[in-house]
Amino acid sequence: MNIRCLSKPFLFLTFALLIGSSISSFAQEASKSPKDVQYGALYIGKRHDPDMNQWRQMRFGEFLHFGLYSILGGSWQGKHYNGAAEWIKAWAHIPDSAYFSLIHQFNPVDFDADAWAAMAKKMGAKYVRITTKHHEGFCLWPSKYTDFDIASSPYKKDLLGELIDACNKAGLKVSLYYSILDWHHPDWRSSIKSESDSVAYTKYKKYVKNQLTELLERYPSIIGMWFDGTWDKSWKNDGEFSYKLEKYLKKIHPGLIVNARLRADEYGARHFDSNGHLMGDYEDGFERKLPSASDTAVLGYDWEGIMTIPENQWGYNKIWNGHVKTADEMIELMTQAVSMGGNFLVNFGPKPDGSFRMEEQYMAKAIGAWMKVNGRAIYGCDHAYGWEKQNWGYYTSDTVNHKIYMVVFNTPISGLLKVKSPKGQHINRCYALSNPMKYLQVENIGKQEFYIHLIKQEHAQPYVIVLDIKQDQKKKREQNYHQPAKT
Ligand code: JFZ
Repeated sequence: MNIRCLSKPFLFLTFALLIGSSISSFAQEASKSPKDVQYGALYIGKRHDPDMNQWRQMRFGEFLHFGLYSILGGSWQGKHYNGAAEWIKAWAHIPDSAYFSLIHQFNPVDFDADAWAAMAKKMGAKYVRITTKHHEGFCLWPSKYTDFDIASSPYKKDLLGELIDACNKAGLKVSLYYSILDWHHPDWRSSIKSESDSVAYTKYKKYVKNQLTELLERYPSIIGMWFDGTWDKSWKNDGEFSYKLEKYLKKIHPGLIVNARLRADEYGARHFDSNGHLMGDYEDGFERKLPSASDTAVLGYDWEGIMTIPENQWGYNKIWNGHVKTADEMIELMTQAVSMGGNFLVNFGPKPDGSFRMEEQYMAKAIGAWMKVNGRAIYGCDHAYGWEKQNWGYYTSDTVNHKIYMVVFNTPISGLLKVKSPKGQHINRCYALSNPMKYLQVENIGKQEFYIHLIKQEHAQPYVIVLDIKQDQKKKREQNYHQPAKT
């Protein structure tokens, strides 16, 4: 089992490099010659039911990675590892017995569900996602199907259940992370090489289905499942299973929102089936990176970006080497995501005692302070169709209230912000979100081209300029006509 586990990071790195290009080329190639796909996308186009609409409106969330790896914090036997801390078993070649014994040390005595929920809420997050079981196999809830769970640790209590309740009480939605890859389970296989592998893996898939059923039954308020660790041959080569699993989960939990990473079709195509249709409800390939601006013009599907504060640490790592993002950088990434019609999550890796490191507390507070003033440019907003991107920052649009938000990150020395508006849309009024009573001068400098005259040119933080829009009725009808088909 150890050998299987050690080969993972290398496979994983290759996979991470390949995935970006393979996903898009698959999508393009596939559309040329439609294939007969039985276990592909469950539906085509965006979901427009109330659960999915709500998910899309929330736009901003918090990711949490918490498990046995949090105890080690990136160090093993006096040596520190810079690789992602939740992968330390692999980096440090930790034998199974030593690693799995960490369960006897898992005791986050300072865990306070209400405090965790309050921190996410204060940051401005609308939903929280937590690892129920990462690649190591340890379960953060008391599971009927294994002893490698929190109930068998000194902590004993149902941390997951407490967190879900606290989040719901605070008005936050919860989505659950679950890794298919499992270093602990004796029946997990990365590939099937023999009849006995096949027998074992069949048992493992039953375990997965049982645990997912258990999670959905125990925690009926959750809105989504986020699957990971699905890149192994054993999983990819069984498109029928992941297809039926997605269907089954949605049947027992109507409205459930599932990421694309769960799925493969019967030809082994992942994320997008062999006809280029997104499987699952939203694309999740944007991990620590966002789609390029040109992609977004054609993104006919929902997507979500997830971001670490340091370069690549999800679980707790005592030492953050390399570049650590500032709150302003994070706000820019979030804005960029929303400007391209995506959701965005910031990741936190709590310490083994259940508290948060200073850097993370600061990040949550700083984003929260900004969101309190400027959140209107994020929540419920979408790509601003037809508004050509300018160098000062990003547009987002609130079509319900007919507003275009300009989130400004780079103020020109001239104090003039250039705007090119699409045909048929007129700027009625323009003002800073922080000072709505004071209208700014909008100077017409050409066909559909304007300069917005700023009053104050020095800004310590990104800020928002609001454009109140009046739209030609004729244009409006045309644009509605171009909305993606409802399925
Ligand atoms: C996975 C995990 O291996 C990692 O530990 C962390 O939990 C992260 C959120 O998810 O890592 C991935 C998964 C997919 C890609 C990259 C890293 N990808 O699609 O490029």
